Amino acid sequence: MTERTLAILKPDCVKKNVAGQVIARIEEAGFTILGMKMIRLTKETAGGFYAVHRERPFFGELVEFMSSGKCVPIALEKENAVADFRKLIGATDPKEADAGTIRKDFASSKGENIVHGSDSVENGRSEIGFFFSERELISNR
Ligand code: 3AN
Repeated sequence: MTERTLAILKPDCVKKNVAGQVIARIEEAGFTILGMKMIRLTKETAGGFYAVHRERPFFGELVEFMSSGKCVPIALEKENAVADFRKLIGATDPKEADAGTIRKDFASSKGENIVHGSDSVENGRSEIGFFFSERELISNR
């Protein structure tokens, strides 16, 4: 089934100047980019995006990091997009990520792990809606 998922190139990705390389891997893996922008999140918007993690001990650190520099949210479409994108990026902790995954090759820690990927179709839909209006999502190439 064709699905949509949200990727975010996190501030560490933009700061390391590897956004282009990460986007190339996403394209090579067959994802269609429906929408893409570069933004700087405030602490409030970062906290809103990660509201499900509010009670987690790393929430403060996560919000600080996600608002520490520019991010690139990317709305993606592909067959089986959610699971395939999670596979492409690898485990949350780059030390546990499989060889050849984006996090294994570019990430430095569990917190600063280069890229976000939605964990379900439903969350993908709401996360895309967090960053993009319907008219910013263009499905023809
Ligand atoms: P994933 O991004 O792989 O779905 P989650 O949902 O467990 O991982 O965590 C959400 C985000 O919170 C991660 N992208 C990561 O940056 C951050 N995070 C997770 N665990 C930690 C941790 N122990 N310390 C700092 N940040 C963390």
